[in-house]
Amino acid sequence: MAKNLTEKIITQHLVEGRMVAGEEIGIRIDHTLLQDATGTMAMLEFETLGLKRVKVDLAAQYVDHNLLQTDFKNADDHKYLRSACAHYGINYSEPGNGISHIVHMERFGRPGLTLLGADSHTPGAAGVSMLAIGAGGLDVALAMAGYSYHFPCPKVLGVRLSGTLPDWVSAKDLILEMLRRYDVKGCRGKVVEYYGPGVRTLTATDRMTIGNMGTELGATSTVFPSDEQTRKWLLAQGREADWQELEADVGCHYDEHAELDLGSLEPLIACPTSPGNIKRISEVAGTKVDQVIVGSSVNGSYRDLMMTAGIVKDRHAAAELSFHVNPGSRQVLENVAENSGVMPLLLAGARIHQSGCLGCIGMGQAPGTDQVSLRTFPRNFPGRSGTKGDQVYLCSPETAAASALKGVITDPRELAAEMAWPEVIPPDKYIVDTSSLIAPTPESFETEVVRGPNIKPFPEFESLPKTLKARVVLKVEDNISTDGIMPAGSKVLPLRSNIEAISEFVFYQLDPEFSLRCKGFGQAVVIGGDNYGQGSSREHAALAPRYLGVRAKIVKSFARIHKANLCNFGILPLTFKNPADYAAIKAGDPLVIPDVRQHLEAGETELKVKIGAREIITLLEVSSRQRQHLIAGGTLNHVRQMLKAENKKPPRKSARGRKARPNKHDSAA
Ligand code: MIC
Repeated sequence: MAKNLTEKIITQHLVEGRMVAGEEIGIRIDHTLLQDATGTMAMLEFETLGLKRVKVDLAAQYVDHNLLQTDFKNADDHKYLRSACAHYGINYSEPGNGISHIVHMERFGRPGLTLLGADSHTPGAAGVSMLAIGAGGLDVALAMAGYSYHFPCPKVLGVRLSGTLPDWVSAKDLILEMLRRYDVKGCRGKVVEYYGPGVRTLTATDRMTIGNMGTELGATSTVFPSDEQTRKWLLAQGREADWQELEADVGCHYDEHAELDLGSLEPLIACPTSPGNIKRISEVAGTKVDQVIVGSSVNGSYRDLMMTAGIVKDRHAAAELSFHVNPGSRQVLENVAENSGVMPLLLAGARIHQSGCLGCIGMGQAPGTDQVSLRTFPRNFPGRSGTKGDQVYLCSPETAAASALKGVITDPRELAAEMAWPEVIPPDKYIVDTSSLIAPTPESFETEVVRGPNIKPFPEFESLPKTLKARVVLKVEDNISTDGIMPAGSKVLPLRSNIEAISEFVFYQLDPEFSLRCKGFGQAVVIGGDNYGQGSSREHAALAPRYLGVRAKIVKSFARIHKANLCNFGILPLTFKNPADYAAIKAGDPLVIPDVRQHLEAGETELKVKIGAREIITLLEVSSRQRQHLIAGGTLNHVRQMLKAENKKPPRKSARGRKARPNKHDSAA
């Protein structure tokens, strides 16, 4: 039967389940990706599994988030990660070498493979036609240990592209157009697969931009064919041998379908405070801008920096405007420098920073009070920049550069009256400098793993109680992001390996008393609206609330990664059977789920919840695997129980006669 490309890649990697949309499947993972903000905890979790070496074809760890070193914590974590990588067989990318997604695509990405990354923007690897999925750190740690990755089988939304992008309009405008159509939850449970003649006109890094920010649509992943553009990219990276052609079969079926004419696109902008709050530039043109930042995982490519340099060449950013450039990788910066892109940026007044995520997660670059910040980043959830009440707009490098020059939000097409469009032709051969990418070797396996004092042991969690008695600690609205639940930023991010310390900041911006109240309640429940937990993959948005005693979340609907993280840490992800019940619950209400453990063991999908004298019905829509994890109090508890039980059995022999446990791509987890 004719298959679309997503189905082809999934079928080739399927180890469990049926390809029925919504049913849980398990797939084999070829590459894993960790970044330091999620990776320190993921590495600690991997260590608790007791393996000598990673059991995945390629594992990589990037240091790109926690780059500020205001005290010992981040530097200690970098050292821990470097030593653990050497010891367990993982590629280590040093601080300053670049953002995980960009470096992975430059050095390792290969068409047709699966990539699981502890970062929600992992689908950026669509640029090299991988099926790349963002997940919580624990899921990635398990994949590193050779277990398969489980997730709901996605539907495939086929988007047929035609035409070519007009001058001054770029791939960012395409993904902003998708956000205008689908908003932040319209693609949940779907892989967005682009095809058609327009695809050929998009370069590998254009595709990376579209895949990266496809996450904001709520999509599980984004897929592009592997074609001449992919080959050109791999050739320019000195990796042509890694190329293979891939495309959907003629006559294949898509669950849903859309058309997009690239020629009809115009510059768009996401207004505060959601990537889905899309407007035409004309609707906000003339708004005074205080800060412009070009860069990040979505727009930190060579093309994006050279386009910016081309636009600002021989001019200067507007007076009083703070103009920043954050290169996506060291390779990008080296190539921009080699091709005369750095001087125009410097002479335009740009503050050129080291490559990394930086202001995208509030690691510096916070705007001032009431200031407007225009960024080429993927997200602008409230307070994410580090400034309360922030006014962050998201746009293309073209719009950012034009606005930096004019000091107000500007449609870049207006520049056509003053200058020619500075077309960027990517190099045939990039300068490839791998000196900051440390590959493991048999000798490095002897390295001792070094832990700094900020790295605390992983907390022990109890299994699910017989009956859950708790109180509603907080009620929140629709579209609460994980930034709202577990803020990032320069103060909080260094605490990612210390759950006790980071738990003080749960819901900090919305409700500074949250953690204190939880402690008083003992067991707590959070009530939420639609698309609860959208945004990042950070498992700390589940792990830290669990540490504070949150045992259930009852919401109208969940975002995929957060729901999986809740199961991983033993928090019941419940939804209202009747969404109208949301209105009848308030913070402080006492709440009981009688015989909850027994109901879970019996496989029930409806749970009665008593709130005072009233009773409502909630739904528990999880797989039987997740059910077991919830009963155990979390995935690690479950896996440890399984490993213990296995240890008691006489050793099984593998085909090669070795004791075979855990099996590569085993599904115990
Ligand atoms: C983000 O963009 O929100 C982050 C910071 O990269 C997160 C990961 C994290 O919280 O560490 C993500 O996208 O998953």
